[in-house]
Amino acid sequence: MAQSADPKPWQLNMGRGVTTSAQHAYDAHMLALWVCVVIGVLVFGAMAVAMFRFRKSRGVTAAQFSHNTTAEIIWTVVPIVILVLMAVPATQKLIAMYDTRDSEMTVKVTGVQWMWKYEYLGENVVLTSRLDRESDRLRQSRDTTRAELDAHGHYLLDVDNQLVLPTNTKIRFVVTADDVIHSWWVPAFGWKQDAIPGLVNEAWTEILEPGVYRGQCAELCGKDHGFMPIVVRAVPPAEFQTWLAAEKAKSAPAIPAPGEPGPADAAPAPSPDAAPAEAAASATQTPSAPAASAAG
Ligand SMILES: [Cu+2]
Repeated sequence: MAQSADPKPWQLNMGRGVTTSAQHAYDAHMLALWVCVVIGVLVFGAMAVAMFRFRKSRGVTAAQFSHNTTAEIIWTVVPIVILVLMAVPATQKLIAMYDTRDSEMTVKVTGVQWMWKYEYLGENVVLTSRLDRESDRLRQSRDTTRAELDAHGHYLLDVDNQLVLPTNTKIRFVVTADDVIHSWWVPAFGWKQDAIPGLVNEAWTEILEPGVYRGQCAELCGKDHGFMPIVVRAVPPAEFQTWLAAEKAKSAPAIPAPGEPGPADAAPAPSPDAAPAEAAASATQTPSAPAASAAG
């Protein structure tokens, strides 16, 4: 899919982004830029005229006046007016950025040393997203060559499970962390949000274009801070619903259809009133997931 939001070589301006917030930021930036350009042209133009037209070699003598009240009022009032004109739209955009009302779905993002956990709240879909195995292999091998890194395409910016999100949907994020402070940052979305243990931060996004958008943890969170990238795949809403239904089916408990015999070796789940010894025994049989630190 398109990498429409990735920076390009020799790109000079900031990216336009792919969300409403990112485009608001871009608009505010462009307004400020053009105001600066006009002021720059006027100021440096006036300096150039003064230096060349009124130079000493033409026999011009310098004016000796100081403290012109009219001039001082003008150069105080004009910048105030300009700043207010810039602050009004900037404030409106900032307020909109933090307004998570009327969101259509919520994703809980949890930063974990060193991966991300995503929960689609109310949908019973949870996924963990960590650095892809190939990047992990390349980064740990002493024999990795430049060609191998180039061949990867998105070295250190790829994950095993992408966060899939619908386009044209107001998505609310609640962001927290399990251990230390992380920060969830996808530049094309135009914001980053700290993930702080014991605290729930909010953010929202509305992705306007389908595509794959990459980001990274943006808060130094330990030795593998550089190895917990973020990959968001934005798809049209209908495609998202199909994906979500498939994920739900995956995470649903496998109940054999009526009349169909269950697997012969399937042990019954321990009932809540099972003897503690029995529960403990069945717990030890469950293969425990490899610790996060083992990946690093
Ligand atoms: Cu982190």
